Amino acid sequence: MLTFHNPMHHLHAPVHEFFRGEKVACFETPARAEFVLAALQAGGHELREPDQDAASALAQIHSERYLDFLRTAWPQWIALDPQNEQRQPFPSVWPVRSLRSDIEPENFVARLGLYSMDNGSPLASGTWAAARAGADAAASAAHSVMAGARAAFCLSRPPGHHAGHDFMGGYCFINNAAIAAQTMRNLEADRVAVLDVDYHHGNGTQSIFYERDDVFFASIHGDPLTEYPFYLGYADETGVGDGAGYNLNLPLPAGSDAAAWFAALERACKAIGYVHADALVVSLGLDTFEGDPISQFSLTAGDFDRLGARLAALGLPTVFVLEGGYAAAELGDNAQQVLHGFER
Ligand code: Q9C
Ligand code: ZN
Repeated sequence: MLTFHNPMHHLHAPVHEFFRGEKVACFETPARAEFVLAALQAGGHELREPDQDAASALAQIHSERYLDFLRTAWPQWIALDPQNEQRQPFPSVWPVRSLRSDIEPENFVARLGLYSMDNGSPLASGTWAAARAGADAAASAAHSVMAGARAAFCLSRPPGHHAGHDFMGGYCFINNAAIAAQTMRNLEADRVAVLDVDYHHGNGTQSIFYERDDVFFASIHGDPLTEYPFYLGYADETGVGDGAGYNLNLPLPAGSDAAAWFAALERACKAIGYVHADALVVSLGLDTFEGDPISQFSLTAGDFDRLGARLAALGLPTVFVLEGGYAAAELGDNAQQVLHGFER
């Protein structure tokens, strides 16, 4: 499959994150993309660097002040103390409920909290460069499909589906799937369906399109009662205003088996048919894999092939966007299984 890979991804390389109160090595690593790139190279897929600028879609999807913050965050962090070059900034305070989020405090860590949903998305020196190039990769995949390619794969990291209009979270900074969907809309697709198969609910993508009927969002994920992102992803979230009826959440209990997962996939695929989508973006999280270290579904390599085949049967121009998946050594094979299933 035609694949646009992000040549800057390695510039985003934070060292640690917090897990159960402990500092642990990051799960979302450069090695993830390298494993996928190597597998696709060996599999004979056509690999290209981004050839489109995502600037216009970027301004439609994210707020100007959030993008300004992301672009300048690292220099601001270093300006506080040159020693910060060796440290990762983490938010420590958030504007919940009765607090104000309409103003930007001057304090850097307070602004980091304003623009973050969690303390699990460490910034590094090259985060902006990597994430911004990822947006170009997503726009490039969308362009190629709108120009007639049957499908394209955006092989990028950091992932994107937890990032909202004006916030980062869940290892995500720029919402690549939203960039792809918006790019397809801008290129005259009347309605785009975004199907999110990552283990975690794609709260960022849902919230970006929640009031729109031109982008249908469907997601299969671990039940947020027990799984990240906890505060969104429930079945009663069906869209509002123009978007009423254009959001479908299919939460499954942690530990659900492949039979339950494919039953949910069938419902999502039926819904994509009902809304008359003319293009598809797949938020391809592979953390539904049985060997994933932070997730609790149990899909196998064979199941990923089956997923690809089912998506191909929708018959829509399709952009795949890599999201999560933390069994890094198996990530290349698992990604390739989906693409093979699709192309079979
Ligand atoms: N420190 C994606 O899959 N917290 N993001 C996990 C381990 C958040 C996952 C706890 C998981 C976010 C794109
Ligand atoms: Zn995930």
